[in-house]
Amino acid sequence: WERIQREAARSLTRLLPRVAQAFAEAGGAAGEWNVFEQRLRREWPRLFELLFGLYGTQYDFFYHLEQLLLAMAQSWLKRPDWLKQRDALREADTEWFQSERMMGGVLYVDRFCGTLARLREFIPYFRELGLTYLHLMPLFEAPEGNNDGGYAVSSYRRVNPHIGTTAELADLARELDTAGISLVLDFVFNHTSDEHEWARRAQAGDPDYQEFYFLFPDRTMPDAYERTLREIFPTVRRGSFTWRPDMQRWVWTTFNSFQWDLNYANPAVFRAMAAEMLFLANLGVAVLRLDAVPFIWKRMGTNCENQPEAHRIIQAFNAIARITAPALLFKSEAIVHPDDVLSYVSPQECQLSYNPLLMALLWETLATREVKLLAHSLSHRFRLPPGCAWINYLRSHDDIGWTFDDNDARAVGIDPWGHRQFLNAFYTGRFPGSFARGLPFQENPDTGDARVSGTLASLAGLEQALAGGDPQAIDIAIRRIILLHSIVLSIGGIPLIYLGDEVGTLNDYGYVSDPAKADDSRWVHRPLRNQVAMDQRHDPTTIPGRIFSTLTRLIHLRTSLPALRDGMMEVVRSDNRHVLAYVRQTGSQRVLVLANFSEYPQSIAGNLLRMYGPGLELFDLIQEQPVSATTALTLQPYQFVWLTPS
Ligand code: OTU
Repeated sequence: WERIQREAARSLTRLLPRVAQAFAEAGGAAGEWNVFEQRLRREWPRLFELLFGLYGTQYDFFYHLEQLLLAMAQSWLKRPDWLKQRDALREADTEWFQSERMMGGVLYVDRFCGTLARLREFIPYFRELGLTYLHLMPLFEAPEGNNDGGYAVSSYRRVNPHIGTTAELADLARELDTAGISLVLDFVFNHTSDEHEWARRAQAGDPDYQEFYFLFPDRTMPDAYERTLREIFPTVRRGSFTWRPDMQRWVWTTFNSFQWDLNYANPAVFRAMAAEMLFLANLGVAVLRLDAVPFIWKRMGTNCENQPEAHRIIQAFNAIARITAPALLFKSEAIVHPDDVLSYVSPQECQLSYNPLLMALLWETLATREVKLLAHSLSHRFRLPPGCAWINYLRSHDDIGWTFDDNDARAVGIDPWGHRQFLNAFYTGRFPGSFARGLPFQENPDTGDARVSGTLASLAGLEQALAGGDPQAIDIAIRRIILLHSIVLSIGGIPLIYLGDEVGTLNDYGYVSDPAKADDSRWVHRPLRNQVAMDQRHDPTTIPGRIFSTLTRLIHLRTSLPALRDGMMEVVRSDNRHVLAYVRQTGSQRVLVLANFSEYPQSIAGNLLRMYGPGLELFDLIQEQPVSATTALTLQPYQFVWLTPS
């Protein structure tokens, strides 16, 4: 380490004057340079060590280092003033996102309202929902037809012309910021589309760009890798490689055949993507969602997921952001084993992460009506390092995979394989008595694996209840929807609503008639904006009205409860297998949450309320009524309470 740090100091001494000179020649002011230099000096030991570890053995390492620093200085020079102000604010308040006011939403611009220009008209709606964070699904140039919902990116700088322009996006970022909403965009950095300029140059035979990807002349290497690879989209294409007749090469394509994996062993790729990242940062993006993080480094003989170098690359991007766009945060999208999910979360890597474990296990609990796996898993897997937060969600644009630790399952008497089979059967409606209407996604005939598609409302039983026309079943389905939301709103972290869910949007089966979507069942839960339902949101006699009004009331209530800020959460005993119990505490405020996951009334003993409740005389913030801890408490079907001192 000492030797590396000596190298780091020596390199910086050599590089700084050259970068300073380039900065001045480009018209940079001395004051601006000082800010940059200060941050650079602070992060340099870490950044250098990471890059040296990744690329130090390459003969042209120093050249890449210099080019990277020049690009960073350039990017700082171009960073708009309002973002520099935001940088200073966020550096002074690094925990800003732990606030009880943080509330996320996610949508597809094209499916929600068509264009960026029209999206501005919905800012009042986002504010009504209480959003402070808005994730716009991939909106940059992508191939026509199937482009994996925009996750095949052809340019990281040009907005898809169907949706708008890059200038409009920058304006929108500013306008959202003024409305108190942080813009979140994807950084799809594991792969580009096969129409990206780099891929086109590779196709045209440019060796520099062929080295951006993984190209093989024959099956030798692909076969060797595939011995240990997992198939991600097995119904679309078997294996992880695609034959390109035009190039006479196999290309590494973890996802679809038109999504080419980037080769991060090549420092030019790292540098090129760092530049794209800084471009996005300067548009006004507050949070970058790092797509498919597990896959970015390949190692023969492994499953090529979650390799140590993948962490180093993200940490190096993080260090670059701290220097050149300090306000920028990273959100990890790792939908893998819970241990691996956690491995990406730290202030030096991704400050935010999706919480797929909570998501999957909430659905698991809804199906089984038993909280044991959820409570056991959360009790030792919820805590994050300080300065980090979960993004707690119920549905996203993706499928639900049954991610939980097999030993956690065994510890509570569940056979993990059989349980996953049950959950798939339950949520695709094949299990007798199931309330759910979902579709299988990527059923793998070889392994028996599958995942589930469907909207929140359809999976929670609303679609089936409406088809049956039974008002009681409809009522129960709405209760399930609200119960699930109540957990992500109270458990700690940033709640994230998939827009449409706030008005109970059902599955849309129309995707099957579009050839570009037909073989991807995830489109069933990516419906268009339902303006009719949104117009009913204030009418309590309608279903959208019932869901929306309860949800917004909870969101509003949350903003007044400091106990619900950050992520400190303790699972406690409920002595009732249908009831999840946890305590939230910040400073002197304490809230006991109890949630009944069954359609029958459940009772909680008074002594438990006395043990964990914040007093003898309690007050339920949900029903707005006193609760005495001297007697047992009965929870109605799917009822939840947030108990504070009376
Ligand atoms: C992500 O998902 C996106 O969310 C998907 O919409 C994309 O199709 C995909 O990347 C490719 O860009 O396998 O089923 O752990 O699970 O990144 C979804 C990571 C996926 C993967 C996840 C991936």
